[in-house]
Amino acid sequence: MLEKINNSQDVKKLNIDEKKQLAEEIRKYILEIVSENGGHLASNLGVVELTIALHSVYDLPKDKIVWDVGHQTYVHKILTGRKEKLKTLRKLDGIAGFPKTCESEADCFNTGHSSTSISAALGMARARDLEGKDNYVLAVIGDGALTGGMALEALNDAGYSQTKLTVILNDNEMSISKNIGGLNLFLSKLRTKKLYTKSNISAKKIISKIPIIGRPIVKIVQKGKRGIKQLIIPKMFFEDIGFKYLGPVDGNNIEQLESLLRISKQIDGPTLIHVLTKKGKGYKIAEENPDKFHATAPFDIETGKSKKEKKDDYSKIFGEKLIELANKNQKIVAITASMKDGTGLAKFAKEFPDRFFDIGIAEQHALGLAAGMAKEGMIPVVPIYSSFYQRCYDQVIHDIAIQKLPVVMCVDRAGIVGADGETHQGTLDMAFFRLVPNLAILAPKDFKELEQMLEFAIESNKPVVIRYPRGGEDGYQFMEHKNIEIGKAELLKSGTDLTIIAIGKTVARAMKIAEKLQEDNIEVEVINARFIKPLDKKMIIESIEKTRNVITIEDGTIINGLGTAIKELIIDENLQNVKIKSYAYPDKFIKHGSVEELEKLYKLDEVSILNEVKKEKILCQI
Ligand SMILES: Cc1ncc(C[n+]2csc(CCOP(=O)(O)OP(=O)(O)O)c2C)c(N)n1
Repeated sequence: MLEKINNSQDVKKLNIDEKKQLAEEIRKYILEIVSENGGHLASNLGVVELTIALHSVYDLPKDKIVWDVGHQTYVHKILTGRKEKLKTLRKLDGIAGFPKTCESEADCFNTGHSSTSISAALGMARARDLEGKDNYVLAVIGDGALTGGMALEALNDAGYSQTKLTVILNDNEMSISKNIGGLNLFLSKLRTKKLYTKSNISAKKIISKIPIIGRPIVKIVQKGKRGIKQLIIPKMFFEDIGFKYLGPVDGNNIEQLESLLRISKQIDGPTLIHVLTKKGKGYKIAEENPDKFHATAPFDIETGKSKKEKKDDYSKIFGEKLIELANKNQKIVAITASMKDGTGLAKFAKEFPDRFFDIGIAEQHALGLAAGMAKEGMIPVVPIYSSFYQRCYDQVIHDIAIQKLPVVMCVDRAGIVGADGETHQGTLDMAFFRLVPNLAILAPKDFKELEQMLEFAIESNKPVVIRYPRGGEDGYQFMEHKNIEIGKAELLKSGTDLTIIAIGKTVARAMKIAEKLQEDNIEVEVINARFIKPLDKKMIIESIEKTRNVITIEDGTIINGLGTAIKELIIDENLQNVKIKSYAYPDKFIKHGSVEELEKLYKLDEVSILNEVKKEKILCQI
């Protein structure tokens, strides 16, 4: 069946049995690709029938489907002309793991971060109405993503405005791990309601009750007519804020789904269809471990075992050190925005259940909550991925920095994360945190230094940001680990010809480059900046005055990072005859590919820097 299918038109021609067979073939195909390339498996296996039903009922690209997070769009990509290309999933220059408007007209909106879909869909629906068009607009959002503030803000607006819009709530009871929170409790009550089936009410039956075709069904419902009442449960949250609630429906049953989608087409105003799906459906190992197979490295299909060698990573080191510190200091609490496993907090959650808070996909709230706890004497530690810290920038400024509250903000997945691409790369955090007064911003050169920095941050009684990369160390054995002091850099190697100033994971690279240059008798001084703010001006000025040649290396954007800080220092201190070159990522959103490939592409790898330094010898004069 899959061989015959290239786009939604082909899907529309299939009968129900053929669609069921297609669903099975798509599952197998996705399983094969993800087991080779890595990617988001469980969520995609869960939405196969839902995606087939959506493509059967709606006409893309005229109708618009905004996928929340967008990690569950592999099936959609298969059904919109990208079946073959999906084999290049997440590879450099290959198909992205998230919707991309540049890939297909059927991707109407780029996503990657959670909870954005209802806002974007409502925007598209309002634009449609203003332009007098008649297309359908849908948002497909998971029960996890629904916990995000932006989604709730959009529901509030959509319900009140009565704009015609369909929200598909894809409820699999899971965020990455088990979904939590009051909304989840509310959904669990709805889940136990009698499932919608085609036989308990048919679309035909409802539509036949509409006196004039097109008259809002809602009016009939309000008059208490039979039939649709079974579908719409009155006096409940979604209804109360202005949505028509349809469901719950078995989200792995194409027939029932199509029937309900067709009904929703007839309803004016905003509709929410509650769809129950099973994460990992059809692949037993993922059904039993949906959290592990939410996003996975390449794995063996038979056993489910990862093909990636298991090594320590920064998140794990962070989690273990935090447990050690929390045993000594009762004031330490940990907060996660639905990323317990990814941020290394799973063990902490078990050891200190009273001091661990998973607050849902709600980064803004995570930081607001941390501020409140810090104000009352706790020491909150909040690990959030770099790109998701973008979500709570004002909370950093308004709730934490202005009041100088001692919150430890751990920026995990800082720098290039690789295959997840532009929405997930963590290249902007140094730049945006550096603007904020009262913050100390640090990055460790290795695991040991992360432990030292965490200890420093917890004792500092100030707002502190510590950024560290995805994965492990960069293969350089540092012999020394001086104590961390506020605003003090670490001199790792003395030299007279060139100063290399690096921070975080790039310090290892700086040392390797320095050792190679030594072979050509170029004496390099290497400074591990440790702090991007406050900067160790004294050590840096002394070194620059000695060598007059500087390169800076960092795994962040070229704008407002370490390189900028050093250039500002040179100008402010009026240091003369200094040549400087900064190695950082360009002022661009960095696409997907492996970390190594992207470093090479942007000439930030050891070989590229070394060649350039050797070749040019003369560095740019500022
Ligand atoms: C702002 C933001 N925070 C965190 C994440 C990481 N993340 C990706 S998917 C996901 C869980 C989403 O759960 P749900 O919406 O229920 O979708 P499911 O995968 O269960 O289908 C999380 C936390 C993100 N993408 N965006």
